[in-house]
Amino acid sequence: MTKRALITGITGQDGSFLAELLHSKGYEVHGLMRRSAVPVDQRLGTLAHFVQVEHAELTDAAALQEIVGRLKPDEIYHLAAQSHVQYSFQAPEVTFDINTTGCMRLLEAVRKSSPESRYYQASSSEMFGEPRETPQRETTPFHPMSPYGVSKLAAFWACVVYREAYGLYTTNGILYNHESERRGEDYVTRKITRAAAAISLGLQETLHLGNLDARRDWGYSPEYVEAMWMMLQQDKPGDFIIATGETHTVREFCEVAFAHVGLDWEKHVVVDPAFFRPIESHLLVGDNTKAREVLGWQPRTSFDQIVRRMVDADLAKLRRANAD
Ligand code: NAP
Ligand code: G4F
Repeated sequence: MTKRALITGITGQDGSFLAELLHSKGYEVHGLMRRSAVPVDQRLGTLAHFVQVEHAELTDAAALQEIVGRLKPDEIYHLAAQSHVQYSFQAPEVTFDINTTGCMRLLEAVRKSSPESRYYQASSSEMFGEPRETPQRETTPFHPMSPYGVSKLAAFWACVVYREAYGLYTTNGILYNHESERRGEDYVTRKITRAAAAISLGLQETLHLGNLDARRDWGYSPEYVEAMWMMLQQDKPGDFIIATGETHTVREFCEVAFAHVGLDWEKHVVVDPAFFRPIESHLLVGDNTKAREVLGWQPRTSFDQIVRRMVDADLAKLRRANAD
């Protein structure tokens, strides 16, 4: 029988890769998005051929209830969020409303109208903040270092409470940073690859960045959405870390990206206080043992491959745009 999935955050990086994955597996894919002045087809691109659009804001409990009750999806992937950590310092209340109360609204809709649905929550390594151990495991205590981290941690616990109190199938994927050619342009990786491409084409001169010493565990988004699907195929819900187990600094990311287009990053990068955060997670790296052993998941694309693939995609995109 055809399985039905509802993906929130369909217009985001992970939503797009997950929709393609589920479609390739024969799922009926519904995508939740908020209304915008930009036409739906333009926002969805090729996804518009197979994704059935459901319009709602995460701030609208009644709309979420109606959609979940009508579709009764086999699987719900809750990916929508205010996902920018630095912005969460400027907009903590909105971040909490969307990320935490939004999750509670969706969980309530599932509890009341579709308790058989399997629910995936997009939890984050940012919940570890200043980590109590390295690498972090599913048992590592949390200590968030941003309003975003706090909002995701409260949502994480909401999922655990709904699992334990009501027997709902709620799973938390604790995902470390994952990137791709579809990454938003104000996250550091895409900002760097786009700038390296633009500078090499003579379209830009400098790149303003914040903390170059921060270390992140960077993986490839298409592989991380596979892990999301694998999690919901398990007999029992649970919490899983998805990570590569390797870390690199922002500085190393610059080195690889600029070298790929024959440039010396130090001649173009300007350290700018505007991009520093009031506090910061300096070293996030995950232990993916549980995911390897229980899900059979493992990362395949190396750090260098991710960086080069992103630079190549940005070069192609900028060349197309400037040829018009
Ligand atoms: P993303 O590209 O920023 O996508 C976020 C999505 O949420 C967009 O589709 C956005 O829609 C939607 N959204 C935001 N506010 C909404 C609202 N009020 N109502 C309805 N939709 C709303 O994020 P991503 O990188 O794909 O990440 C997916 C999820 O994983 C997020 O929850 C993120 O916090 C979490 N996560 C990401 C990473 C990572 O490294 N990528 C790591 C750990 C966890 P618009 O297009 O309308 O803005
Ligand atoms: O790319 P970032 O903004 O990602 P961050 O803060 O780690 O958050 C991402 O990953 C989380 C998983 O841990 C997700 F939950 C979250 O939704 C998001 O997808 O910043 C990465 C690092 C930080 O240390 C930041 O301080 O890069 C540093 N950085 C240095 N210069 C910069 C910049 N970050 C941004 N966005 N812009 C800069 O100019």
